[in-house]
Amino acid sequence: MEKICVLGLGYVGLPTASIFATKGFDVLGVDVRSEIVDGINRGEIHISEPGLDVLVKSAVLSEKLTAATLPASADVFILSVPTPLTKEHKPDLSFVEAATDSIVPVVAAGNLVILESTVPVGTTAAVAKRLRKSGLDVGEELLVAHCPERVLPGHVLKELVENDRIIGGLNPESAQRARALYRTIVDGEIYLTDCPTAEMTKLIENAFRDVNIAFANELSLISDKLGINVWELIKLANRHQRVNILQPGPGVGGHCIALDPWLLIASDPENARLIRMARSVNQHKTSWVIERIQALAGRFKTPVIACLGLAYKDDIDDLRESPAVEIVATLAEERVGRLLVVEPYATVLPPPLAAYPDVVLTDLSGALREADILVLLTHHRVFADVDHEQLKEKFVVDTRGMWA
Ligand code: SAJ
Repeated sequence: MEKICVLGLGYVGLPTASIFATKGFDVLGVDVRSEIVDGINRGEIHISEPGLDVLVKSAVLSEKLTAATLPASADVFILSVPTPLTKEHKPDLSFVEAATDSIVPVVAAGNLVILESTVPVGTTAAVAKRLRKSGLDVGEELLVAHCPERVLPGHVLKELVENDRIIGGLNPESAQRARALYRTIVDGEIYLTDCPTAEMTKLIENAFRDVNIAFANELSLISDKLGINVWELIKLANRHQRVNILQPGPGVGGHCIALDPWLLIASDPENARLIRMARSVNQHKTSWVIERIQALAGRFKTPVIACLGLAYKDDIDDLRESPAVEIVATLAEERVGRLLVVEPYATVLPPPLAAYPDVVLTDLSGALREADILVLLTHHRVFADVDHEQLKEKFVVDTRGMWA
């Protein structure tokens, strides 16, 4: 059985490493954060994803998965490290570069290197060039492919197996070798192409969604002005067989859809006009929600505002790039009132909010009792059960249409 070295044990790398391990591969998971490595070697995980704890535990117990802070020789290397943005919304490829450099001393003839991180077009070619420092003939002795992850947080284990995969090869041999590997864990179709097309496919999937959410968010503003219920409006328009409008919200969060369009914009700033505008519309929606709450709070001497949900989307604990966190932080910064935060997936307030004395984490019933203004930010299932009687006498800002 081939030995696989997975670099980056985050939301995608850890499940990927564990699934390969449970299929019988010898997997070395590598992460620069030693506390995460130590935890995994004890069978403990640092992220919340349904089913992942059991999977990691069984992979570690079977001794097929071990973790370390440095890579070692293997047959296949999978790079699954973050590609964040700089403050100017430019791609920061330093993690990809560092991970590539870290395997240069250990790669050998006959190995395959797969880049799974979401990256700007041209990055896999740059990784291949960097790997030449190993002295190997890249493309001949060392095969290189890009296989972007496409899994939905909250459904990762199911989607890793069931989703179709796109594989871009530096050459056809690279793509075919990568397909043979993924075939062992993927039930979906596997499509082969070149690296730039695979890179761009991933970027446009998330940009497509961002543009469509921007359309829904724009509709929510126009509808508000015209006194129309946007949720009913979209439901009715979606009765047309060729219309499928997404849902408005408080803005777009998560570490993918709010970031990846910028990787595309960076590739061609001149032509990516609609994609950039979608980012701006979605960011504006967050500001609009803040202004709406401020205006309502202005009616009270000492307003109590309950903010329901901090996670970037329903029924997960992920707070990355969450517009809900941004909204609560801005209200706290501007001392708009007392802020009661309800987040069933958190036991403490996250760092950006913990510093404010006016912000407290509380339970749903307490918040419903005390608040003058109720703001629904994340459509966690528990919030659907709120008795509409309790909403009477309150000002309600329902950004998700859950109580519409
Ligand atoms: N959202 C709306 N309205 C909608 C749908 C979503 O406001 O109708 C918001 C959500 O509330 C959330 C954000 O958009 O704040 C993103 O959520 P999401 O569920 O659309 O996507 P992610 O970021 O959790 O995962 C996406 C997925 N991409 C696509 O569906 C095209 C996933 O398949 C990718 O693997 C993932 O990005 C990634 O890692 O790139």
